[in-house]
Amino acid sequence: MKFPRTKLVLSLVAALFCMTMLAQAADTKIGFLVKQPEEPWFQLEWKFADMAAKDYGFEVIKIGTPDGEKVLTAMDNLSASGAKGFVICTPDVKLGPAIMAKAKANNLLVIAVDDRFVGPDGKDMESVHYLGISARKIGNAVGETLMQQVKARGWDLKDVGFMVMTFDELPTIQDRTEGAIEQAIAMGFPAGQVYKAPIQARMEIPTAMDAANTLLTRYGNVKKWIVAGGNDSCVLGAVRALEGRGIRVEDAIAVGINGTDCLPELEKANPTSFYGSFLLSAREHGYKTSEMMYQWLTQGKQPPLDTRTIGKLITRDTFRQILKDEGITE
Ligand code: FCA
Repeated sequence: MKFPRTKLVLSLVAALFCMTMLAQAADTKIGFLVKQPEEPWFQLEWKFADMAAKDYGFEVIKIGTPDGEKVLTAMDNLSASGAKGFVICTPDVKLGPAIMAKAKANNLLVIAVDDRFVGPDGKDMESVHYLGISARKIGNAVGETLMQQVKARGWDLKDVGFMVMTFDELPTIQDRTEGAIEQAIAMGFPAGQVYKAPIQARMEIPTAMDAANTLLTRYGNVKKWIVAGGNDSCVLGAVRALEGRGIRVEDAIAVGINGTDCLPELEKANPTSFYGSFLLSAREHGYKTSEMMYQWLTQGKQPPLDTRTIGKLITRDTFRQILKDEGITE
């Protein structure tokens, strides 16, 4: 049978196109820099970035960058290895201008994930491509969940203190905690019983625990507590501090954000006062940002400047099924 000539030419062109795409994909290297590589949240972002790399055939270079110096060194190393772009959750949002200046000099494209860069004027750097959470809305949902639990348990509001684990250096965290406070107040929580516990330095369980202990020393006469915070670690620190003060499990309700760093807590045989958490979409943050960078580098397709993701409540009763549905566990 004679193979039509045009078909043959078309097949050859198609094969050539595929080979070029594959060669290009294999050559494409994308950096993924995170501020706290030990946090399960960031490990999951990396896991999903790896998945995108596998699907598209590019290479992800994962680097933990807990401070500014490490970020700048990592950028040099990325350039040296032939990478042309990277995704970053910066250790300090104020590094934004320095990162962008160096990226320009090194010919690297940038997508900021989770923590949005802040310019010298203290405002968000809106010209830098960003993917993050709808922080205020998720904060509102935390406040709503806490108040629903207070009502379900029939607590008298006059006995309750609202401990808010704050970290105002980071706008996304400030939006989350302010969102929780505004919603609780809108649902009737007395504004005078909201107490902020500012976390010093990094957001980690021990630093959060210290901040909560300082607050509990001051308000030792409060009988019942509700707790919100910027992420799971902040809230878990408060839960540990409450336990240390002898507050009974049934006298405190704590709700986190991330839904990833609290899993050992939800798996404990006996419930603690950590009621649940808002599970964020690590898939969107890890897979989507890498995919966006890949398409930007290889097809010139610029990602949207501002993409926001949502959260979903997980509790001891629901977390296993939801994590499975979200593709986080098998
Ligand atoms: C910030 C927090 C992380 C995570 C992320 C989406 O970077 O530090 O724990 O909540 O936003």
